[in-house]
Amino acid sequence: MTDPSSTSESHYFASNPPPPTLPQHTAQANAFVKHHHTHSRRVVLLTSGGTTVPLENQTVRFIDNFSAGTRGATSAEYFISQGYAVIFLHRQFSLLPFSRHYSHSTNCFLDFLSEWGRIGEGEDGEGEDGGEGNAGGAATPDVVVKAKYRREMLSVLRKYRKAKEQKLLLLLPFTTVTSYLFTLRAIACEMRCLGNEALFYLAAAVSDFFVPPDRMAEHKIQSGEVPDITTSTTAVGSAGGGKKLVIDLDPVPKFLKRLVEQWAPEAMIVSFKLETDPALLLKKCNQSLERYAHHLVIGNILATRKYEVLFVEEGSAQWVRLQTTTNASSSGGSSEEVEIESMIVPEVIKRHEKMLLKKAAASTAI
Ligand code: 9Z3
Repeated sequence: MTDPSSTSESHYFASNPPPPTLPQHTAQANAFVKHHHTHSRRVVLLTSGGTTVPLENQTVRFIDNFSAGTRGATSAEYFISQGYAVIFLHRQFSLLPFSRHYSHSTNCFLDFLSEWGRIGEGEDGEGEDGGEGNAGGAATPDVVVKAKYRREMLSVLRKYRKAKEQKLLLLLPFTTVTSYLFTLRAIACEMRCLGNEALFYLAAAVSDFFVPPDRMAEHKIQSGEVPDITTSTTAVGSAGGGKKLVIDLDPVPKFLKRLVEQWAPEAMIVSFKLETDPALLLKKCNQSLERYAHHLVIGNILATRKYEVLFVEEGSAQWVRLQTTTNASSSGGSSEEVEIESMIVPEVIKRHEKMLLKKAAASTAI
């Protein structure tokens, strides 16, 4: 009998246009995977940020999924520090590993800098050059990092350089849920050659609904015009005399099971589950575990996601928590703050290693 999820998957990929970037991203992933495979390095495909659901082909309006990309960008750094090569499939313009320390933050990146040689400015009470500059002023002043930020920036810079030199990070962007799914499938297939050395860490916030192409408006939906009856996303009259936008979305087929069964059958799959109601979290995580046969589901609540997560595996559920909620910020803070990803990633790696040992033992026993 045909598996209905397989039929809806085939229909989805046949009826939605692939992103124009797909061939290029697939080739990049192919070269990256080959390179690290020959160096016997483990590879993690890490997804990050929210997907969009466009309402028009020439998109002016779209529905978005919540995610700044903090979980993904932060986790990527910890995977790299543990020797993994990272394919970072992320929402375009969301946070990126390393640069996240200085982008999207409350400080503009220019606030981290000063002119070398100028005295008396800067918030740290020192000369902008930290007291080491040329008081006379150079003819053409240099731009330097303010003294109070130097230590932390040097540490980030060194990790970033090492990642670049060893080619440990591949950045691949997506925007829509469709481009996310096409790219995820293509990369997963490229990673098959890695067998169980491959890890999937699915932290992106993926929409469950979308507008199918046959019901998608081509142009910007006009509030003042009589709607085309064949479009699902239409403006209709409201009691107030204005127009209401009525949006009719189809469910996105459940791909996560396909990932395990067909796209990357030997890899370890870790997915995140986001809820807002704490009473539902464990139940929903268990449901995901059962429905998608992933190895680990990490549950988190929107409001507390930066300081506690729930690890759910077959037969067990365990909280991973930061010591205090005052350590909760994982962006824009000082290097002293503990990030929960520094606890999540080693726990995930521990499980990946256990799985590798188990498979190695099973194959030698044969
Ligand atoms: C997560 O649950 C992530 O941890 C967050 C991270 C999106 C909460 P931020 O980027 O937030 O640090 O601001 N990701 C998975 C969300 C999701 O859509 N999961 C699906 C679901 O819950 C399953 S793949 O149904």
